[in-house]
Amino acid sequence: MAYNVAVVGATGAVGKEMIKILEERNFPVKNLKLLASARSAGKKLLFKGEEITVEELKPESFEGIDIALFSAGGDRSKQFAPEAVKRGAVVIDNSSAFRMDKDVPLVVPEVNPEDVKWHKGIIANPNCSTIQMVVVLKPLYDLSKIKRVVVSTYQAVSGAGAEAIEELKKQTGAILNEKEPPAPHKIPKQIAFNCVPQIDVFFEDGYTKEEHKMVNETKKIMHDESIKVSATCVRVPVFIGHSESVNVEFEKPVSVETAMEALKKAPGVSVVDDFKNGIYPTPVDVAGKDDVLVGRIRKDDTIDNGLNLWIVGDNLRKGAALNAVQIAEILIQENLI
Ligand code: A2P
Ligand code: 11C
Repeated sequence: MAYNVAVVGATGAVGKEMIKILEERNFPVKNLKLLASARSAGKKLLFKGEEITVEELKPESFEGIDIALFSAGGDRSKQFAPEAVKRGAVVIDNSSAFRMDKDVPLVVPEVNPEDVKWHKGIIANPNCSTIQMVVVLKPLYDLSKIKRVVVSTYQAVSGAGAEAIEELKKQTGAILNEKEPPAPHKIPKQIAFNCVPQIDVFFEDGYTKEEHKMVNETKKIMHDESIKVSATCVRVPVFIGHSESVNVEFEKPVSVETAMEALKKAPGVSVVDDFKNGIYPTPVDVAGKDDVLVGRIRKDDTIDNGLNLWIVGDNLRKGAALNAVQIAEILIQENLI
């Protein structure tokens, strides 16, 4: 059995990765429809060696579509996901539009695959920085309930889309050529040779929307409203790969060795941790990889039952496109489509 698949936002940083992952995983595609704005209509993109012409996104685009992978921003999802569902498609939405909707499952296949079963047409793909964190937290939670998580992120510019990648390139080029860098556009401050502690908009409490997402999405995916999460999200001049310094407080003691053993067995995780030989993961190591990498696993002696971890993930793959395609694979395996 093969399926008619649409990628919405096909010309974007995540959309292009979705096309690549559908091809790499030999997803059973009957026809692939590539949708973007009117600006991109007529452009051609390659899938399995064949050119596919990008079409302008319209409600009628979803006639005959079985699975629609959305990554074109929350406004497009709000407007067009219901149109796709109305026409019989299951939507896997990478935007934040529906994530906290109680009728919409928010799924990371290694953590809560069972939630796919109760979808009503839309399944939400979590935020990239949340996904890579919960893939690592889940096997640890199975050792002991987690009371509190304090996370600081170091997020790549590709998280903010294709234009942000260009922004880092252009600002870096200008500065290296001793010219004035172009003014900030997608990232709120100069990102070349800098760090910016603002991802997305500020809320009244002084936290950013990205920080709120990490708090709320973690509770929903892990099915535990009692986990306390405190997040600080920072953009750094890296093209691909989000990094996270994560402090975890457990209810019961969890040794470094036990944590490491559990993480070595965990799906979607690779332990890269041998400090004596200078081995730990970096974003450059994870770019293009499917697994989330974890290292620098240390006991935190300042609290009872604490561990410190360093987690890196490819934000375009596991943080977005791969997770979405894995959800689609569950739909097929479980006959939910
Ligand atoms: P386009 O390239 O035609 O602007 P990114 O996250 O990398 O910025 O990508 C955003 C994706 O969302 C792109 O594929 C972009 O298409 C698409 N997009 C943006 N605005 C619209 C729109 N109004 N209708 C359809 N697709 C859109
Ligand atoms: C970033 N995490 O790195 C964001 C991108 O809610 O899906 C993803 C935003 C989202 O900028």
